[in-house]
Amino acid sequence: MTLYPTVPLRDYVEYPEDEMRRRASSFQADMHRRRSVRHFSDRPVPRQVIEDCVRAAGSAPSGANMQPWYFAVVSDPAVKRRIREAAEEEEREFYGTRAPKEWLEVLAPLGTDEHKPFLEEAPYLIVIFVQRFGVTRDGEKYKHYYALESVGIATGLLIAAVHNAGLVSLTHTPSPMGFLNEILGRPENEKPFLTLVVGYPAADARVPDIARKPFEEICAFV
Ligand code: IYR
Repeated sequence: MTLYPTVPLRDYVEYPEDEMRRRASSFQADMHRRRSVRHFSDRPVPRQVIEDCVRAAGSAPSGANMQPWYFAVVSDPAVKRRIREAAEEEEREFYGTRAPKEWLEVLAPLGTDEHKPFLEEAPYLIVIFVQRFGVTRDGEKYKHYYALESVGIATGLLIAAVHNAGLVSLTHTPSPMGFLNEILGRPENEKPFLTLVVGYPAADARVPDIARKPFEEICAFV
């Protein structure tokens, strides 16, 4: 075993306390403006912005630094159509027969159904894959530790980055999602984690009038 060489923590920035307070407060307020949006405009988004958001996601911490993620960014209308068709087929099954009654009951107030026009309307679909194991150059498999946790964190950063850029997103999870490997030509060690639909909101976009849990309910200083 050899240790990684170390370097000084050069890029760390400390803020004076008043600035620290301001930054923490304004960041949380800004994050609370984020909404999941289901009505997208087809207005184009600069590719560079999406690239930068994915770069931010790729900065996430990961188990043993294995970075077990892959982001397939789809903008080609023909590929988006194939994804929509395949997703809607799965969703028809889900809403029609597969979903347990209790699940459909909690989804009902959100008004979701098997129709997923946003998969074609939004300019970008970012399909996030989790690599449950890695593959060496000679084809040997090795385990990625905490792969799901790591990709969950990366996805959170991606959602925050998209919001920070002034765009909206929707986490979309057709189930099962195996068709995404086929359409996007991804290998078998990768499993679709979720699809992030990204773009501008439609001019008449509406969102459900729902609230976040109060702070006291989600946190205690113990
Ligand atoms: N994947 C389906 C169902 C769905 C499930 C949950 I949990 C949601 O919060 C929303 C939808 C769909 O995308 O419609």
